[in-house]
Amino acid sequence: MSQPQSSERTLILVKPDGVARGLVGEIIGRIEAKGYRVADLKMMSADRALLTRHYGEHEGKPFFEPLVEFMSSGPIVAIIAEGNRVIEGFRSLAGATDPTVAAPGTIRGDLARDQGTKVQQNLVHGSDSPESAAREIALFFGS
Ligand code: IDP
Ligand code: MG
Repeated sequence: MSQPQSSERTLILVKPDGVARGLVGEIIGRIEAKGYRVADLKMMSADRALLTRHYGEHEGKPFFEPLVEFMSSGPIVAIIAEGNRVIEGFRSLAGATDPTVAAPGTIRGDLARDQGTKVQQNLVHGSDSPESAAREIALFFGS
């Protein structure tokens, strides 16, 4: 028998649109149905300082200010999910950044659409690499 692969962790955020629309359960359900484990979870408000660190790579881009405004406009749910290749796997479950073109079957493709705002209200965030995951988990959970 092959050795079990070491597990991986990612940071997932249900954004304010997901919480406001009552989609927390649906989104967690998809994470769990895929076979990933919810290792930690909390509802919280993200302030500008935290979001500026979280989205540091986007500072200076035209959508940065609307993004910070949107992400601090209401409660979010922060989740640590765990499983083999969960970083790549959750990005795949989430779908493309632009919800209009995100494939049906994905969270964004099934449940979100263009709202005509300056920022894509696309329900979820997922870390994009092991480095981002470690950094973002530390930011949101301090571990
Ligand atoms: P990702 O969430 O799919 O990783 P990123 O490029 O990291 O996408 O962008 C972070 C977030 O900023 C997106 O999820 C979306 O909410 C918003 N965003 C990204 N690109 C644009 C854009 O071109 N217009 C408006 N909003 C954008
Ligand atoms: Mg990203």
